[in-house]
Amino acid sequence: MIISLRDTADRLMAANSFVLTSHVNPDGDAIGSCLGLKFILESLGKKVQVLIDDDVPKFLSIMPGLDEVKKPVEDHYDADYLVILDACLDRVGTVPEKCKAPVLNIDHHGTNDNLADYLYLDADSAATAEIVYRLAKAMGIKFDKDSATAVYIGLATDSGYFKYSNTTPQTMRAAAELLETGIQPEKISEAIETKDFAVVQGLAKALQTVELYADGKVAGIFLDYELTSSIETTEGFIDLIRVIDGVDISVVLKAVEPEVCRVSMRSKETDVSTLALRLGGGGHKRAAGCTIKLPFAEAKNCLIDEILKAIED
Ligand SMILES: [Mn+2]
Repeated sequence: MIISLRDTADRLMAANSFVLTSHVNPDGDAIGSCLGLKFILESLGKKVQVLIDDDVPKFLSIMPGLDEVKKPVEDHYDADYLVILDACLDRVGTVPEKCKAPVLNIDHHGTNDNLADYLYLDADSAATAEIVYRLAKAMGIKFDKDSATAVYIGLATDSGYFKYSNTTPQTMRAAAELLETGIQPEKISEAIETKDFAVVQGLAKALQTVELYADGKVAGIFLDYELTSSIETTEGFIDLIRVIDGVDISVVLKAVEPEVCRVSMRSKETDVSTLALRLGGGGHKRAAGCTIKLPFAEAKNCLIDEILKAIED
């Protein structure tokens, strides 16, 4: 059932205990919106657990309260609501099996399947963290440094530090107010963008795989299982090929298992969310992803076929 922001805020204020979760392969918005909402609800005296069915990436180590993000190791978790942020039900691993509470879903992905008991969806928000910011306002909560940092990281990472097309005046106003708490944006971006030497060496290897398609409108990094295994993270790699002159769609495909490939896509014009949906994934018009359960070479061909079809449309 689709609900309003006001209804979402009222439900959060009326309940007492929450399990918050987000998608596997968590990013800055997934963790930032969970921890931001956790701090906000705790300031109202509520009981909040954050469960993520995956490892939290190292680049988010500056996030306050990170040691309170747990994996769902127990069989059963009690709460008044299971709040799913920045994802729909099928992307959060085993958490819904272990927490049978009514599902309150807060998301900004236009491809959300609307299967939750309650859904607040705003596809015009740059980040789910931007919705968390508005929920805090609706609940009359003031930000402190911890909640501001968590929400700011969600905003900044999902908007490419306020440079993608999802950045709106509302996004900038939210960021401005968060900075009033005294958090330092340069410290946050330095911490998030710092890479181990080994990762930069991995980047060098990844950039050697760059290929162009469709008269240079498509650029891709393609990492087979062996290469993927030798690179700790590919976070941020896609940004380095989307700058190539003439490129509309940029992709990173990596074989995370011998027959499982993970794909991230960015675009300047083509709607990559419908393209990702066709491949069983989802996302936004300008940033989307999917998982293709095929060996590397077949997954690569399948992806390129779909991209070329989308470019022609
Ligand atoms: Mn997001």
